[in-house]
Amino acid sequence: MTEQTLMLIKPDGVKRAMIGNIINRVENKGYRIIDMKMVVPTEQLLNKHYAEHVGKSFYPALLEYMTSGPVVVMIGEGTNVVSGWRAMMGETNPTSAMPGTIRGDLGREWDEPAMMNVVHGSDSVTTAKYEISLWFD
Ligand code: IDP
Ligand code: MG
Repeated sequence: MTEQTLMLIKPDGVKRAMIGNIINRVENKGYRIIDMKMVVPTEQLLNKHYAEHVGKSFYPALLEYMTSGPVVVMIGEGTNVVSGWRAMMGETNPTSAMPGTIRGDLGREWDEPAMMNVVHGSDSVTTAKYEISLWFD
């Protein structure tokens, strides 16, 4: 099934100049980027985007990280792109994310309260629709 998913290059990926590397991976894989912009997300937007994490111990640190600079916001499109992009990202913790994945190759854990992952991807087709409408109204 042709799907769309929300792809974010988070502040650490932008600060460490990995935009090109990450976009290359998306395009080399064969997914299309059908819309793209750069924004510094507001706390209001992030409370909706990360609704499932509001109230958790790491949430304040996650907010601080995500509002620390611009993020690249993209809509990726392709057959089964939702799970395909999750596979390309690797698992949530960049220390255990497999080499070859984006999180495994381009990030690591730091002595910081939030995991400063370099990318985000929607975790289901339903979430993807919600997140795309949130970031692109
Ligand atoms: P995902 O990004 O792989 O979907 P989620 O569980 O949705 O993972 O978590 C969202 C983001 O919150 C992660 O990318 C990471 O930056 C941060 N995070 C998740 N769990 C923890 C944790 O236990 N400690 C610190 N930060 C976390
Ligand atoms: Mg998630």
